[in-house]
Amino acid sequence: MKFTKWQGCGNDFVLIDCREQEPEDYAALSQKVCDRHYGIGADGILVVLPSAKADFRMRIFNTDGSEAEMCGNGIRCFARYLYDYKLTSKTEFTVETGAGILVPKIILDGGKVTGVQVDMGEPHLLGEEIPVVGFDGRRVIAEPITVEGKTYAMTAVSMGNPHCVVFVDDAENFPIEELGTQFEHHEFFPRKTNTEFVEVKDRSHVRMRVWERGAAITLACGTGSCATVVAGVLNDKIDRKAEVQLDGGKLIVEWAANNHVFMTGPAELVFTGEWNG
Ligand code: ZDR
Repeated sequence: MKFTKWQGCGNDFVLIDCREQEPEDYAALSQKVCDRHYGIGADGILVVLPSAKADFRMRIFNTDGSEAEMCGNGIRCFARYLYDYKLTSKTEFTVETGAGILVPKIILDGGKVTGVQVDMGEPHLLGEEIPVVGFDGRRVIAEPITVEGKTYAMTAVSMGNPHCVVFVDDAENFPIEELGTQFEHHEFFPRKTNTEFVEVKDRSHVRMRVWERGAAITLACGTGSCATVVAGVLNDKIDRKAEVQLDGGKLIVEWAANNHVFMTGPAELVFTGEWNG
């Protein structure tokens, strides 16, 4: 099985083109492939499939085999694969995901790809849409959540996948390793959650670190960066366009007037290979 390996802000993925042939068990394949000692090593696998509704369909599986609805860093890598490997000649196309049909746009400078911008669609803010237990019909903005005896203010946002955004004074030193899994499995979140720990630098700059559902700490999270900017606006901490500084790079996110969230950032091919597993 041939594959390509990609990274976007250090969030890394193995991309497999399954338009012709699909594996029997995606969950098992993802667990094996993502293993950093016995496999290729990645935060998830991205699967290219045909779509009846869009130009292509993307599926993403986490390292633990669970399927995510969407992946922001992944879709930039996915889009660049389609363009670089000439599966499309268009610079803007549609991709069916678990979060609906999204529209990536290849950014060119003198014929060279410098990044990818993605229309990530509209954020979902009602409790049952995210989902967060006990918040049916209303938004979850700066609500108390208690973890290990300490209470934090959470703002919950779905970008197709669930996110819990917590503003902290010092993102660098926040004990994510100890607390991340407790947020992920908190009883508020029936489908578990990704959690972003965010320090506001000024109204257009934030520092964000993430604990990903099904993948633990990663260097970056695209949907999480979008959720962060939406949460920052809802709490009146930042403006609608901001730079999100992640462990592995930075993303520009804008929650536009039409309610769509636009994310811009890099997507890089790391290597290509053949999987013998
Ligand atoms: C966070 C993520 N890497 C991205 O860039 O958006 C998405 C991965 C999927 C995530 N772990 C989930 O929702 O289960």
